Amino acid sequence: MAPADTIAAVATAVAPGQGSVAIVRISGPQAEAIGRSLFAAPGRQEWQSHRVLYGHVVDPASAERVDEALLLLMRAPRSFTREDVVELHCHGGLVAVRRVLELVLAAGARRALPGEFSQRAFLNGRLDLTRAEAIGEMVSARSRRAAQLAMAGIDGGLQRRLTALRGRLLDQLAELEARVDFEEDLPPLDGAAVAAELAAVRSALEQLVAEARQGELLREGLRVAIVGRPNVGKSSLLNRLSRRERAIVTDLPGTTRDLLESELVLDGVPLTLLDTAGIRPTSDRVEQLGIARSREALAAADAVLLLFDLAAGWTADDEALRQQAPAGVPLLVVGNKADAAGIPAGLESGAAALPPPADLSLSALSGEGLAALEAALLRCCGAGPLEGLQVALNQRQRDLAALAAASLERALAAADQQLPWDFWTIDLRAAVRSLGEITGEEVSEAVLDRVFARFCIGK
Ligand SMILES: Nc1nc2c(ncn2[C@@H]2O[C@H](COP(=O)(O)OP(=O)(O)OP(=O)(O)O)[C@@H](O)[C@H]2O)c(=O)[nH]1
Ligand SMILES: [Mg+2]
Repeated sequence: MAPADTIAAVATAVAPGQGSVAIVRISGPQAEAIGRSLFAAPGRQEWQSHRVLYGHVVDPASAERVDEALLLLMRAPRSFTREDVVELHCHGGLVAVRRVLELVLAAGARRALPGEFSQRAFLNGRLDLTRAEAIGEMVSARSRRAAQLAMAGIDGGLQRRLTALRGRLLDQLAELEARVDFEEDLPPLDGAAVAAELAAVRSALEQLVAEARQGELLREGLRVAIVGRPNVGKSSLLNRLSRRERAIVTDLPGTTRDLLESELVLDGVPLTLLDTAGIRPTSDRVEQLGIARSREALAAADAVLLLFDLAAGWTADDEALRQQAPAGVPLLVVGNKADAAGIPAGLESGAAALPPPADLSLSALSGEGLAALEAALLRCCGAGPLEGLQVALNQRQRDLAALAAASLERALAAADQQLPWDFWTIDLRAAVRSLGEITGEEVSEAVLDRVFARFCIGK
């Protein structure tokens, strides 16, 4: 690896008029020298590692004071990147902190790429790839549960599990490879025991792959489209679920003309609700455009909530919409206006008063049946038993775990057919490699670049 240069970035969110503190982070061999060239610390403050200095960032060209700041020096290897790190804690906002960064860059640092600090931490052995990814996930967590999951990853929960599984495979691989080379000199190998161990690891991996969906829900959240005929109460329901008057509600069909998003967290799962224009044939040009967007939202949603009016009953138009719901996407059919129809709210499918395709009844007006709807929504999206979830693979990790499980499947087929040991080892080695790619023990630079490019700058 080439010797590292010195990188710098604003590590905090940059927004005008916001954030009381902004941090410029510098990492690399020149970090301290750059800090010293720009920072004037009055009195007899000493440049000691892990001590905070008080002073001013000064433009060396003009001697102008740019900002009042604190400087934190963390010398290698006791820093996040294991390199020399200097952090300048400036006043928040936009202008001064940008100038501070410009001065740091002018003094010889290079602008950091997204995730480059974390990438250095990884390359310098400070953390494995699953921990590094968990840091990125912590930053983008939108709910408490997602943050807890990220924290478990930062603590190494995932790394320990995967390393243990990989270790078990490596043990078997060593035995097998020894037999390939020195069969005569070694005690006979119990093929059935090896196969049993491979099968056990495979099912542990399959379990992780199956649980990944829940983790994905927590991290990414779900886009739930509320669709239905005009006037059935879609906007009223959006307002109810988001606990605020987000959308305009009137008794005129065709009120909503455009997609409207509302973000909420349901039982720890972040959701983006989409209120859509009621779908009906119309000659109104604006409404037509809105309806086209409704259809796009319907096609792209992770889950669809089809709302109909219980007072009007289940109509042919409702049925036509149900037919248009994309296949394979969870669909919840909800009867609204239970109060006006004289039907109890909170009924579940099968109840005599509910028209057959309906999953439940509700009154968006009174809020009755809302809790049942929320529970049903989480259930139908597969966000069921989240409590027990300790760790969860992200998409990249899940694909690799699935790949490893498939390799083990092939190794087990070789075992089944009692093929010679070297037929087992090919696929076993592939499985070990896939798991190593998750933790970063065996990973190409291109993959690393892709992983860290998803991080924000300054992380
Ligand atoms: N009685 C009763 N009226 C409701 C209920 N939910 C909504 N409404 C009324 O139904 C009318 C239409 O509500 P909206 O939420 O605007 O309906 P929408 O589906 O968004 O309509 P479009 O935007 O036109 O597609 C309003 O007058 C609401 O007050 C309910 O549960 N019970
Ligand atoms: Mg509406």
